[in-house]
Amino acid sequence: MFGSLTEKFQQMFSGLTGKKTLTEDNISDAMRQVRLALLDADVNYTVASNFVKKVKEKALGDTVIKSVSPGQQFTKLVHEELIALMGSEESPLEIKGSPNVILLCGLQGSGKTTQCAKLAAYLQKKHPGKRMLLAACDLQRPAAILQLKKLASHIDVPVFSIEGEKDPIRVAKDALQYARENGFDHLIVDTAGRLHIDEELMDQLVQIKAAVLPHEILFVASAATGQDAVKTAVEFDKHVQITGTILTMLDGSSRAGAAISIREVTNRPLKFEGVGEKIDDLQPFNPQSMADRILGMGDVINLVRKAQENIDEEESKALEKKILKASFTYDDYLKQMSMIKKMGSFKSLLKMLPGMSSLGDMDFDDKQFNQIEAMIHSMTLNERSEKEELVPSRRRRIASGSGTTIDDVNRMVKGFKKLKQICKDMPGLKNQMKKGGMNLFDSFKGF
Ligand SMILES: Nc1nc2c(ncn2[C@@H]2O[C@H](COP(=O)(O)OP(=O)(O)OP(=O)(O)O)[C@@H](O)[C@H]2O)c(=O)[nH]1
Ligand SMILES: [Mg+2]
Repeated sequence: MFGSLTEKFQQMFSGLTGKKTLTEDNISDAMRQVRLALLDADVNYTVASNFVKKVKEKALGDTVIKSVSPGQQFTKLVHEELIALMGSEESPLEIKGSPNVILLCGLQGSGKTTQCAKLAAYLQKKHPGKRMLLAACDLQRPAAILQLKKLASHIDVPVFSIEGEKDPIRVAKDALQYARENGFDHLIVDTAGRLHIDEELMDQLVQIKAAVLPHEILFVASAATGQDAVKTAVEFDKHVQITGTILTMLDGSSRAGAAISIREVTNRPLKFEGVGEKIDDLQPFNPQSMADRILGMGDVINLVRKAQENIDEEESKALEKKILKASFTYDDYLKQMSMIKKMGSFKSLLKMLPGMSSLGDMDFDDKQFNQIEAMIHSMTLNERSEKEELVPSRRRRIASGSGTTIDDVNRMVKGFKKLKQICKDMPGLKNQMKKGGMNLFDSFKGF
């Protein structure tokens, strides 16, 4: 995600690996590199300087722990300071009113309209049964209302708009009234963006704010714009007092500058991050997870969150039992695979594991998942429960039924058997399973 910054940090940490202790000299050298890496990633100058100063003070003041190498000690300090810089804790949405009103603002193309729909989907998932309404208050672009309606239709959320109306403040007012009268729990307001900050945009926003009295005013910032996002956030804050930021486009080759500086400069929390174009590509911003990713330590926090959200606990427990007894079948194999698939692409999940972030061109792709699925679907019920041996003629039939080759089938059978064997052999498997079924990752890697 943060390619070059992560790389630079890792180089610097490994540069310290051979050193026996942290001295003023080697710390100064490392800090110079940290400062350059941060500036290069478009981190605000003052933020980078303060960061370096704090880490240096701590490193010099730190009593040397014998069992920890200077490299590890320094990594820990940088990690801790990064977390502190980005707000330490997750900062959840304030949900107060009825309806609870959330206003989204930001420059053109920062992702406001998309995040409106993503937020509605997020709240739907988090608070089942609550009713959402979106308000289309971007009347600047003719297609804006249509775009919001299209996104909302995917999640069955209604959009309030007034045909032919030119005044966004009027739409905002009426949307709030409509939400009140019809018992909606959340009202999310989309607003117009501009290429640059201008008085007219700000005036309009100030008036929309006065019309809907939002509980949250979220500034939507594209991480791809680096420093500019920080400057713009300050301007928006001055005019409408934002309550937090949603960072978008973090999935692109962003340089992390905005993520690192925006909270420090605005002193408003980072609340969410957009990590893709799909409707569920929005997650709460977690400072520790972000620090992990910046330093190339994987993203266990979001991996566990995804597992909790997507994996059915009952089903997963039943599977766990079978796996521990090594009595699972090809059907169970398929079931666990599809549970993992629900969490996202296999490659994206692997990258969330510590030490795997640089898996650029790993040769496992999601097509192989689909292939395995097709092969198991081409097996008879007896074959799936291993009541009948997969003799060569059967393997040939499975290959032709699933559009694969006999080699693919052989590999799949080998992977399945390997997983079973691991289950039989590993006494510590139970603990591993508790961590979220990671054993399967290993077996798939055999393909
Ligand atoms: N890769 C990626 N694309 C995103 C993300 N969020 C939004 N987009 C895409 O970015 C483009 C612009 O998003 P919009 O939601 O239309 O942005 P906007 O701020 O409403 O734009 P205006 O209404 O023109 O001011 C769209 O193509 C979105 O699909 C994200 O987190 N990652
Ligand atoms: Mg828009």
